[in-house]
Amino acid sequence: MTRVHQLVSLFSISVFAALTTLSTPIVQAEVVNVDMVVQEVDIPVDNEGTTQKMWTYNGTVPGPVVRVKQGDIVNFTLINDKSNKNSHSMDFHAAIVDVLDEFSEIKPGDTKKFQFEAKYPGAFVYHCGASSMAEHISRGMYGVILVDPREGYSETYPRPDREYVIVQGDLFKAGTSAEDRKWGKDWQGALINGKMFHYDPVHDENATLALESKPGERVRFYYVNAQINDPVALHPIAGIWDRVYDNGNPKNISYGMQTFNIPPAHAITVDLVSPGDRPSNNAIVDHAMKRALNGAITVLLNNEDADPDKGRDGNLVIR
Ligand SMILES: [Cu+2]
Repeated sequence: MTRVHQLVSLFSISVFAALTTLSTPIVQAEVVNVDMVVQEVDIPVDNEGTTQKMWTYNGTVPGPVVRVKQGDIVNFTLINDKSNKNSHSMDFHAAIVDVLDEFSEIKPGDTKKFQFEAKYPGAFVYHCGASSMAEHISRGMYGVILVDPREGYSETYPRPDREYVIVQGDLFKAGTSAEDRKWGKDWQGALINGKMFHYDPVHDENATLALESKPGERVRFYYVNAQINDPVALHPIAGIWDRVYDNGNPKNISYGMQTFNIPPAHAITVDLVSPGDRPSNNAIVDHAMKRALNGAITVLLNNEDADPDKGRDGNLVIR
């Protein structure tokens, strides 16, 4: 079973209806069922295999990528596994609802359902909002929902050759209290899709993965800042962001950017185009040294031998 299929199988996606007999094309709203189970589990947080008790959606940090189209109805079910010790919740930044209703927390053994329409296109964080949020988020309860624009691709929002999701979070020393996490005490490093230096064999001898593309390809990153206090200064070393779509919205374009700020609980979409006439490499970094040198460096290899599956066909999170 491929990674893509595993990802897809996490959801039961059903398509009910939709319009339409209108003559205008591609106006189809779907109801997308998304189920997540909160699991408090010991999982590796670095390439060496060091484990820590993390709180997760579906057992991974980050949680599963949810991808819908603008206008879709997300029919969400949250299950707080009865073996857990804490109450949990779900806060989708793509939703316009009631914080005291839809986003309220549930006890272990309970289930909660709510619906929302994905009205705005973009890359949106989701996270647990249970108290203390500092602890629930920094233990790994976050992920991304991508809302693809209703209009699809265009001249100003071209179809990418590859696309990757990167979610940057915090790692605290095992056992750090909620209060200390809030103040940033005993901060240990930055997690990239759940592990320090996840895709950086240059700085971590235990790293076995890197992101890949062919020379000249347009590589799109959905970059999420799930850190509880710190911004991300996102820079592609040896490159320039061809385009930055703030919040991932195709209408919010900046061109030729070197470093783009991502505040906590925000996400952006960035395109990188490597030279087409030679192999090259980029290091995608949070240019703040505290975080870069403690985990937040991702290597992108651009060469003709690039793995054809990476960043293609929904294979967005490399593990
Ligand atoms: Cu939680």
